[in-house]
Amino acid sequence: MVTSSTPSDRPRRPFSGLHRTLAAAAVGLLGAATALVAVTAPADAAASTLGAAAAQSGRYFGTAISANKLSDSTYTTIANREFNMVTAENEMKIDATEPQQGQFNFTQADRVYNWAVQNGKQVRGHTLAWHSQQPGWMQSLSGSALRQAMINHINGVMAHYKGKIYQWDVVNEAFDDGTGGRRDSNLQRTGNDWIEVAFRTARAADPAAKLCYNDYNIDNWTWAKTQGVYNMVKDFKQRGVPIDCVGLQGHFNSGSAYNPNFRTTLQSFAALGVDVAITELDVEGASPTTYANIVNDCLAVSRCVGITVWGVRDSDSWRSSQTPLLFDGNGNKKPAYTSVLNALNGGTTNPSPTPTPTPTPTPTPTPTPTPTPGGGGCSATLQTVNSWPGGFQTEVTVRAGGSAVNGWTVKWTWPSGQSISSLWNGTQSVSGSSVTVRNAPYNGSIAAGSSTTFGFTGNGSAATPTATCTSP
Ligand code: G2I
Repeated sequence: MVTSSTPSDRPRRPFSGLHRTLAAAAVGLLGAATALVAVTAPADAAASTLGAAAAQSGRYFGTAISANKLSDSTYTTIANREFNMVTAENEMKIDATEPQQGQFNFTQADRVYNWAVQNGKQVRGHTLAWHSQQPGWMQSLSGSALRQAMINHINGVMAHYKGKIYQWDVVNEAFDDGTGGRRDSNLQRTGNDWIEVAFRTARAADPAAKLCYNDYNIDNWTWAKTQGVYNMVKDFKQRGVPIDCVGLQGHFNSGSAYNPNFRTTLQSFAALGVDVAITELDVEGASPTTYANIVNDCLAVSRCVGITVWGVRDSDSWRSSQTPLLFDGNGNKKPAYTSVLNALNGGTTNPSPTPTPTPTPTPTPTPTPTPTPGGGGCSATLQTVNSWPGGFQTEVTVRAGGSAVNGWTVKWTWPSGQSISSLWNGTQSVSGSSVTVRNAPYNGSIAAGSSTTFGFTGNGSAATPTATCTSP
């Protein structure tokens, strides 16, 4: 299911399509003859595993997996039964995948990846650019040599898993805990643009993967670090830096306690036009109430695509003494497990969670929009910012004329069979070689003389056709 995904058939939410298929099959099988049963049975029987329960609302429920535990049958039995998304706990990190500069090693990473896909699970990639768990050779690099090494690393790892990863944590933990500014690191010292370079490199390397920024202590909306990351994502969206998702690790403990404003945080990031995911959840003491609150927060936000817990049993946790997970050391379900399952089963269904562009069958003939001369209206210009064999990345600048614009529509026609594989900061509809892109909910208003951008990766050879821009 995962390995055969291509950029065009990959569902935006991993389990919404599956859920609809199952539901349709159930309807077909049961038919009208079982109407009596339907009266006595609940309309939606509760699912009995975390993954199946999350799939009811088009979400996933995942766990971190360690390659060295795959020979433990208690571990693999629980992991296989309960979870439908996998993150390699350490095996896809920089020190594991490029132990010597330029020599990639995917032995351990592939053990986790293969176990996941052979058992029908999807995979989150973790992580490509991080100040921690760098191999020795990278720790001693700086400046442009380090910047180039980071780019090479992203390209090397993403090429190995091209088309096979649902989300990549492209950059991990780049913000400082106290100030809301950037964390000092050898990567940060290569220049403040290192994060956006990582994302642009990642988009070009695997246009099918969702690209995430991932961090801890960004759960509490009032914390400076949360605001720092929020402002970076907002800036990236405004400038067309390709980012698709924010991973909130969700390591909750006494020093970093769960706060109900977590839901505001998820909603606020989502409102910027990115998916959100809880990527490394654990809760000191595993309070069932706190776990349920966290699940309900995710269910309340349509763009919260799924939850990953950071390990299977308490004994597998990096913080095992805090007993923060859903299974005890013997593999028994803890009260927190039941409370998570119940919350997922009570969750609202969420059949069409993201503002997927509506493929409008364009009514013909469409009169060519006349560009407004003089003061009003808008203009649009395409610029190729990256290209590679068979693909390219384009940035489109949309500029308001002499008066402010409130909503814009940009159109062009591809000259020679090009197509868009992934578009950000706008919504597209395509009819043959004609492309129409409208503003996203958050970038329709442009002040007089100002501009905004959207961007996309395309298939084919790079082209910059003339575009028209209209505003209502
Ligand atoms: O620290 C918890 C997590 C915070 N967010 C990013 C995650 O990638 C991070 O995961 C942890 C792993 O759970 C640990 O297992 O990252 C740690 C390293 O930063 C991992 O610990 C390392 C130990 O430090 C090494 O000594 C050990 O060789 O695990 C390695 C493999 O077992």
